Amino acid sequence: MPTTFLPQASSYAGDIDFLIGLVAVIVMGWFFAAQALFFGFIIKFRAKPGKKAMYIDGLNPLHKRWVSYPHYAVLIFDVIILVFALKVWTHVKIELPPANDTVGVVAQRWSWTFVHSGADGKLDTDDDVKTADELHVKVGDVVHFEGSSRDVLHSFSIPAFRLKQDLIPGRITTGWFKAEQTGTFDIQCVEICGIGHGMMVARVVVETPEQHTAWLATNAPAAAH
Ligand SMILES: [Cu+2]
Repeated sequence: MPTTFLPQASSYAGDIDFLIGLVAVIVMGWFFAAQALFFGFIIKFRAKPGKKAMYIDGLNPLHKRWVSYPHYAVLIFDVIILVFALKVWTHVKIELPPANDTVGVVAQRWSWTFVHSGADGKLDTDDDVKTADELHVKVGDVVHFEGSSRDVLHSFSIPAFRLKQDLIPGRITTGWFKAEQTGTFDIQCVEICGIGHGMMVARVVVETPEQHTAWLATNAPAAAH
């Protein structure tokens, strides 16, 4: 695996990094092959005294293969990338593993509101805990998020989880993640949404079950005690 600067803090972070690494390796391979051929030919066919330049019109089928064979090879590599990409896409975006917890993610210009389900594990009940710009989840939990926007297009991104999901006004977008490292990680809006877009930051705090229960208890609404 290629070295990453960000921790791989979710269950699928490694899959996303693998895809990026795969594309990088293939593109790098092609780059070096093309450069080697290019400079090889420059040296091999350089001007020599008494040797006339040859005019190649490209109509000879043997010459055409210099175009068609690399073309087929590129297509084969495209299919390889596609197969791996679809596999990862299906796992991250299509499959929805059973939830241990559900959170609400509400974007608006230019802040985030998070709704935690509280002790009952259900949203839209009296013990919901709402926070601004700080999301709390339990390590190892499959967390479903129900994302929405109050105004314009936003995008919910947690780089350390390799998670990115557009949030569309008038629609609830459901997704999931499973945090596998405790700690505090950045959340950033990654859809240009106005003058305050760059400041539309928040953080996710991944806690041990004990820490999470304690946090919920201290922040639960008075009525739910
Ligand atoms: Cu935004």
